[in-house]
Amino acid sequence: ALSQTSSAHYTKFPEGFTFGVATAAYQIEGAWNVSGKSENVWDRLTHTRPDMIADGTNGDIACDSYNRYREDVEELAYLGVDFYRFSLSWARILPTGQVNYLNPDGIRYYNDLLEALEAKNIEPLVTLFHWDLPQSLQDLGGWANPKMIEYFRDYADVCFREFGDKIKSWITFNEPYEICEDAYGDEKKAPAVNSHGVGNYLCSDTLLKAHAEVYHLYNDTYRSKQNGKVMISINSIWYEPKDPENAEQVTLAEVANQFKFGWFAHPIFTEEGGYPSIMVENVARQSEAEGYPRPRLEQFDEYWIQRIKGTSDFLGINHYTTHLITGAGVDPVAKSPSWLKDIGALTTMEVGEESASEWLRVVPTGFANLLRWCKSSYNDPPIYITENGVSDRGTLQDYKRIQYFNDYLTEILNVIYEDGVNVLGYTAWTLMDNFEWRAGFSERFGLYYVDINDPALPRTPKLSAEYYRQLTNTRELPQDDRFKDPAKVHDEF
Ligand code: PNW
Repeated sequence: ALSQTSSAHYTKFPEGFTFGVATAAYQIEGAWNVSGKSENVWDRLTHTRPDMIADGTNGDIACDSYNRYREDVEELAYLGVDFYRFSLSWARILPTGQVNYLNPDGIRYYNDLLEALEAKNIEPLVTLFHWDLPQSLQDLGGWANPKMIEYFRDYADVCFREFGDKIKSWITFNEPYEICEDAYGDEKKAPAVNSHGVGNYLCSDTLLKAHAEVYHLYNDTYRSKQNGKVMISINSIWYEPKDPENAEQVTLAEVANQFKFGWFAHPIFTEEGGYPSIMVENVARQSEAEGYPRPRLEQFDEYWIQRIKGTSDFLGINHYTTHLITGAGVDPVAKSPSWLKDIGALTTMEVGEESASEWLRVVPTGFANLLRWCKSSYNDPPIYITENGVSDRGTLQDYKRIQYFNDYLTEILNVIYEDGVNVLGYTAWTLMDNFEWRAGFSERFGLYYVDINDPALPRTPKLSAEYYRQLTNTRELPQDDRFKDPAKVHDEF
């Protein structure tokens, strides 16, 4: 069976390793219809289908960071982070979705935030797209529409031009898997298109091309003046064989990792480029058996293979959890056709400790295995961990979160020192409890507790905030007893 933590050998982070925390615009800003911002797909979903949000909440106000960003920056300074990862709201900057009109108030808001960060010496790491597409572009098909390649490039051009003097680190897309599979292939995220097995692959085609165009735009037009970096953040649920001795499970775990992480990493980070061959083959075989006239996933042509290859200065990894592969087959809940059916493997979440999120189990060793796999699969890329964290129901004495950070950070140290994996920085998800998408405020990932029943939305540091502050101060894993659960009995998740 899988052992879930490695024994700790190392506590000190290498010289130059950086620490940050992350948020996303829709999850914290609020002010959904203020000062010219237009409706986006999350406004639309939460307003028309509140039944699809666990606690019926929405991001209309969220943490009100549109008005309270100065408090956010104070908290960041208290935590002592090197950088703050946040995202820009496309609908706030470009209310029509297009560049015919720049909303001055949207530009002002981000300039104010950037100035406040600069005053505290906190580097911005900025995501262009964290899921909140202007509804007007969704009405045209969103990421299933190839026109989005141009629209995204236009939007990025505005952002580079307006903010590029202050922002030196950019992320094009947050978690393309969640965008394409959860939002287009399913209804787990807005706009909940649920075009399983078809829309998900149309989305990836557009998204990867749009990413590449924005990278080239920066490279060709801005890099020499602005001297920044551009990357993409890919999420992995890491898959492992339930029984490491079982050859079929081992093979299928690799297939699943290629479908999940490789779907977006292989086209950008391999020498060969294009989608992973196992994925192209599986989908082609399934499509034929299902009577489709052509494969639902089309491999890129040679032009696009070359155009997409190498378009990320770092590999950004968002990582939370590991699931297990138990054998070949099609999950009885898998839709037909679908990404899940295309994989052809059965999975289980019966591993590690539970969290407040159904999909999230605590499996630190899986993180180390993912990082080693990335080193060998993608030619030893420089890596930033752009999200990592765990949910609970909201307690100030969050020993389980501290344990999670400690154990996952320990695995990072192990792979840096034992395997030479080139991890350069770490980002905790998230600064403060915020609108956790379809879970609303029922699952909390924050270092700060946010009381959403108080109109002042007070933020209170959890014990994990003190832990993180000590970490950024000392560059070492905190060993103090005050961070260890005195009772050894944890709060209920
Ligand atoms: C990420 N998974 O989403 C997002 O980038 C954040 O906006 C979000 O709040 C955070 O993680 C916590 O959920 C994920 O199933 C959604 O592995 C699903 C998974 C991972 C990350």
